[in-house]
Amino acid sequence: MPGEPQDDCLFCEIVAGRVPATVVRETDTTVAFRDINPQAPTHVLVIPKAHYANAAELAAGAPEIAADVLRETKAVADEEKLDSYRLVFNTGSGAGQTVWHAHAHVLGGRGLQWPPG
Ligand code: IU
Repeated sequence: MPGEPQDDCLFCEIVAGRVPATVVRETDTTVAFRDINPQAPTHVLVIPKAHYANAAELAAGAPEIAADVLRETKAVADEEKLDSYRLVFNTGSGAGQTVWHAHAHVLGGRGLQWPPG
């Protein structure tokens, strides 16, 4: 059921506090924590507390929470004092998605090339 916690979802476990994470921000609807395999000096993931498999499902199923996620990416960038940063929502395995709970990567603190790999 979209929005309900999934037993086998790592990010739902982080939301529940059963798996540790370095949390940098939390709101009623979102959690932001440091990626365990950082690809830049700042690499924070912003996730909805509710389970949606990817950004597209989140936007369709809970657009108000999708907006909360976006607002939180800006709050993270401000806290990390990032002038420039990149938001990434890998969507689908072909794009590199490996965790099936919607998340925004906030990447910054170094120059970022375009196009991405
Ligand atoms: P992706 O867009 O689905 O590939 O991003 C998943 C991210 O989750 C990836 O950058 C991992 O390093 C990160 N991650 C994490 O922070 N903690 C974990 O326990 C696991 C993955 I598994």
